[in-house]
Amino acid sequence: MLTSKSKICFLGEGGVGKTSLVSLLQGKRIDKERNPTVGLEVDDSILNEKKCSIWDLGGQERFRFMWQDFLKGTGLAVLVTDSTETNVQKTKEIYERFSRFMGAKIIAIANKQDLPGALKANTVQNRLGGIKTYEMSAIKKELRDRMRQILEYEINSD
Ligand SMILES: Nc1nc2c(ncn2[C@@H]2O[C@H](COP(=O)(O)OP(=O)(O)OP(=O)(O)O)[C@@H](O)[C@H]2O)c(=O)[nH]1
Ligand SMILES: [Mg+2]
Repeated sequence: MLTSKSKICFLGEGGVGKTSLVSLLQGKRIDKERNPTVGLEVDDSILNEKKCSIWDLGGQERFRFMWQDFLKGTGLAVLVTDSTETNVQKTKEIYERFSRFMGAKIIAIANKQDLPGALKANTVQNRLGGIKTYEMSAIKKELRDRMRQILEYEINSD
């Protein structure tokens, strides 16, 4: 049986790199093509030697009516943004709309750090009203361990 702590939900705008981050974590090939998630993808992963269920939510507006249901029982919500001013603003709106369904433990990932002009984690964190924010670049295979460490640390801490 999975406990609610073992359900991790990735959510955020379309195209910010949620599926790419999950692929990085899982050691799967990362699609260079834009391949939007339709609805939802769920995958198992072993974190802290425990089975976790990773929920990767399709970010396009047309799928968001389902998010409230998808988020039920989430142990850790991972709000993904790309690291541009415009996207962070949209991400903040997502947070305001869905935070009450996201559970007690919420972190943010400022993805696409490899792109020029990427906002730093502390800037993104301030813009998002203080949600703990980590920098990431899903296309960099060498960051796989870092991605794992972030999740393992966060599912352990209260
Ligand atoms: N430069 C760069 N591109 C990235 C990064 N992460 C993802 N991408 C690219 O961004 C595009 C969208 O990535 P996805 O992982 O499909 O985005 P998503 O958030 O799952 O999108 P939806 O499923 O529509 O919600 C793809 O072309 C990826 O290759 C990154 O860290 N840096
Ligand atoms: Mg996706």
